[in-house]
Amino acid sequence: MIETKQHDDVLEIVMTNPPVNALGAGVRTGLSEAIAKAQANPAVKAIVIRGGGKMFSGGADITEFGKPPVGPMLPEVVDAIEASDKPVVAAIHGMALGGGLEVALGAHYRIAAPKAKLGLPEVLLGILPGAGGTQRLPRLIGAEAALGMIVSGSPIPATKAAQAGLIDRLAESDETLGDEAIAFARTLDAPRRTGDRTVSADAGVFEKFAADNARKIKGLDAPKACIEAVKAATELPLDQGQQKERALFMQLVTGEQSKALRHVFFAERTAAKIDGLPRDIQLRPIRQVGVIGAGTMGGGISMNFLSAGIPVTIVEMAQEALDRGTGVMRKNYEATAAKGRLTPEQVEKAMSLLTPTLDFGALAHCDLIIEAVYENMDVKKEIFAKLDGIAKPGAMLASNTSYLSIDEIATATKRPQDVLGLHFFSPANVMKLVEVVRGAKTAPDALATGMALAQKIGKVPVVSGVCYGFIGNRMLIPRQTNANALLLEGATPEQVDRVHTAFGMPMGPFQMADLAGVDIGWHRDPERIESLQDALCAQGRWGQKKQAGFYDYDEKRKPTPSPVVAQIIDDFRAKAGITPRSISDDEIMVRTLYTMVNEGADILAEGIAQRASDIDVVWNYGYGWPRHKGGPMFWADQIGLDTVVDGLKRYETALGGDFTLSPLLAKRAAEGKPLDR
Ligand code: TC6
Repeated sequence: MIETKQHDDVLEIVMTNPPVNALGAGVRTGLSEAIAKAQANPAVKAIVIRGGGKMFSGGADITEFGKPPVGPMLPEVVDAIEASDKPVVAAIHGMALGGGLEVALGAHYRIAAPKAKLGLPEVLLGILPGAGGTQRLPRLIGAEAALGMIVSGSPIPATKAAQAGLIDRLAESDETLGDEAIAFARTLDAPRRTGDRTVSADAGVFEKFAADNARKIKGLDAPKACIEAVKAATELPLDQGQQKERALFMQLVTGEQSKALRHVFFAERTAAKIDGLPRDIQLRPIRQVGVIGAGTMGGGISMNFLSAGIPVTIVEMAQEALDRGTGVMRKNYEATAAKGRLTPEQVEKAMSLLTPTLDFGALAHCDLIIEAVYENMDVKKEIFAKLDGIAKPGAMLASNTSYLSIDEIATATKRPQDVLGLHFFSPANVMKLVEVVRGAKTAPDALATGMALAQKIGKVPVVSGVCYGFIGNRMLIPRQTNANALLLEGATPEQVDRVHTAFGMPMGPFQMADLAGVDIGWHRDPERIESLQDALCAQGRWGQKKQAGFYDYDEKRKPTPSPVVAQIIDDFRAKAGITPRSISDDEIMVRTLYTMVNEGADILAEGIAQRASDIDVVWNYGYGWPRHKGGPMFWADQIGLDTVVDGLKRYETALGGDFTLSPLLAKRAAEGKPLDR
């Protein structure tokens, strides 16, 4: 794990622990031994530390958190590096993240390759840089700049790091970094310890930073602790500051939020793995993509490929719809450019890869064709039958359906092995989740290609089996059914939504309905009123787009409770002979969140999801489940499955005859075992 090489009077220490040179116990031991040996060796005048393979280091080994500590601990190792009597240079290529950057901060000088990135992303795992990072970074780049890096967790490029004073030199290239670092080390004759420096800041800086970031850090423990630790760097000598940092770190790492965030980190990576498929399966080359439908979904889906440099042929039925769709795509790109996140050249480059056409035949050369028309089985089957006659052999045929059976769609073709679902979430150019739906006959290489391609365009893919609504939308069904029933029984939309937003969801069921469109799936007959949704739609209350849905909206889309909706609900209650009762937050929680867990357990039992953590990933990336609560399955395991079962039993009558307790949930609760294992 640690190799040393002597280059005349310079000792090079190389950390190698693929794939990311995580600083596990082996690396820490090797590193501290190498530093100690170098002190005792008169032939060593200076030391260079670098990473083997593709990066310097991705940081502490996250799998060690939550387990009994194995010494030497990282803060000790970093302190030993800084204490070296011989000058130490960190030579950074690829990435220096978290503990990796802290090792580099312990070094006396830093040189980085031009493409390197440096960051302290610990906050995203619910912890803080606990190996001196909160104390040394401010001493190097100032308290304000350090706060920005530590609290956002975002890495910065080497060029910016050089400007900020985080690195001393930029190397010519990755290739020359090693030699340049050794030559640099040879010019140094004494250590230069960051810990000897001081840093000051107005007390106001910290309050202002917290206030400016209040919305982003609301409810989160780690960012607050980061601010406190950086403040300590401006008030205390290094060793005392580090004690403070250590205490805060220990609190965070043993807390619920960090546990949940670490779960999400690994869940996301595990989701990319498909059970039963060889890892080295041959993928199908996807060089040209076809998209059918230039509506909101088709346009958003296309943008993902265009942004990744993959040409897209987009097909519509009428010129007007085609022009409108491509116009919206251009407008979206230009809006991103206006925010400075794309250059005008990048916008033109992306749009130049788009071929809009009314000719279905133009899809013949595509390696993947994604159908994104409205939800109607007959229409989809007709399209797939047509595609069967047009697409080249081996082309993948995907549907973006949110609910319908991929198996049934596949029957319209003579090549069901090439058919799969690629369910993007709206807005498809923004939302990270893609449910990759595996039909009964989907070929393994088609599935693996769908997963890899989704990752290539920056998405987080999760495999789902075929069922109505797949993983995410299927779990929404009991939530929405209960949310609607709660309104009739006495709750208000505001009350139900508040329980969800207080929990940490970006919005509640009714705010979501208004955003998505209350009219989705509506039968469009204003005379036929069988549900609250029918009543709202009949009065033109289709959601945010009409400034009226479950809420009233002003021009800025700010919602206020609607007296009209209150009246509609009252009328409904009267008609159904329901006397409203007072509904507790506990009941809302159980009926709209525990029922989702129950559905998730069924999804797991049926093998629709490969594992509980995949369901969590769906909810994190598709529906804004608060990451610091892990995901519905993780959360259920944390609060206890018996608590969930007890809650569901408590409201069994209200849940109605359609509700059944998931046998898997009941079994695991009785055994005291979790859903995620
Ligand atoms: C810290 O440093 C605290 C310090 C204070 C201590 C007192 N540990 O993401 P990929 C695994 S906290 C263990 O697909 P990429 C990952 O699970 C840490 N394992 O690769 C996956 O395993 P699998 C602060 C890790 O090239 C494999 O490596 N650092 C770690 O797309 C490949 O990962 C961070 O938060 C780790 N630190 O991206 C950085 N990192 O193959 C976390 C990765 O079995 N890491 N693995 O599934 C990353 O952001 C990215 O991995 C990356 C590389 C940008 C380094």
